Amino acid sequence: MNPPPMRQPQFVQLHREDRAAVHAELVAGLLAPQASLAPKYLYDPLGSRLFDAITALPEYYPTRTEAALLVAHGGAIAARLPQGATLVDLGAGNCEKAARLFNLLQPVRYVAVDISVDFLRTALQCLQRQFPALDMLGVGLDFSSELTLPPEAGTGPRLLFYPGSSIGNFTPRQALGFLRQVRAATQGGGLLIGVDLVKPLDILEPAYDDALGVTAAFNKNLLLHVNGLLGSDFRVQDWQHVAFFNQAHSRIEMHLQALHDLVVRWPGAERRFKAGERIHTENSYKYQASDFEALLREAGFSQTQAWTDERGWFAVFWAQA
Ligand code: AVJ
Repeated sequence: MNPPPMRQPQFVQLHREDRAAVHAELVAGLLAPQASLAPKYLYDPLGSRLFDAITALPEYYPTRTEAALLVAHGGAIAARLPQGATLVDLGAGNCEKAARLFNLLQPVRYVAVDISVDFLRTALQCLQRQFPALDMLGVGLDFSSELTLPPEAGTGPRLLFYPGSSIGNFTPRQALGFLRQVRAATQGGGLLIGVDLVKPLDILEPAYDDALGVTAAFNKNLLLHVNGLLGSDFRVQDWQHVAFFNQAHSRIEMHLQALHDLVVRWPGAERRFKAGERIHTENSYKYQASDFEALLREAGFSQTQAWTDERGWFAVFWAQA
């Protein structure tokens, strides 16, 4: 008997990073009175590896708490979710998290979405060998600006998977807009999403300012990435990593703070920074479970269910379209 033929993953690139747009966005952020750089620029090849290292830090609880929740409540989650749906993985990266759900959810198709299909090629080809019969599609799309899946993603109900509390990078208002687009994209399915919760400061802050300094390196590496994109002359040693919980906004903020007066130059312009002046690089919103549930309802989801760990640090929500 011959083994079943192995399928090949398909790939579609829907979005191209346009150099002029990237340049304009970076310059606008650097020249604003309160300078800022978007968190998506944290993830160049080195930044992605540093983020992987963060997920292994003792202080960084979200990744392992979420993974433990998905294992502990796997049976209950599977019972609540549609079987045989198309599993759509938002921000798939190495596809590891979603692959752990395949046996549980038995999807008919796996759609991995990330900003660039190039990140998805090796991961999907490797996964296809482990799951030869599963229909796989890689989509290159900046879903944070617009979430429209290609026709190749099929007409049946979709189970969108958005783990890791990446939703925390959006303001609650932006998150609402994003969740409405997610709901429309589910085609009657639903959303499985990981959300980080409000907790004591002495747990929250070290998660973003760890003793080894990995998060500091991750934040400062943004400057090296920007130098490559813009031709700027940021020097890592001129900047300090700052991370704190902003109670009023219920968010961790990350900044880079100038250690002394300095000038950053790039082709066409420059920006002066006074000692202590900051560049805002990331927000990571923390929710009360009840507030996030209300947000899902406001986005139009009909039913929700949450699973949380016994410390109440993290929640996995199922939201039925
Ligand atoms: C990938 C956005 C979920 O906010 O916890 C980790 C990014 N920044 N440490 C988070 C991050 C600093 C992470 N997210």
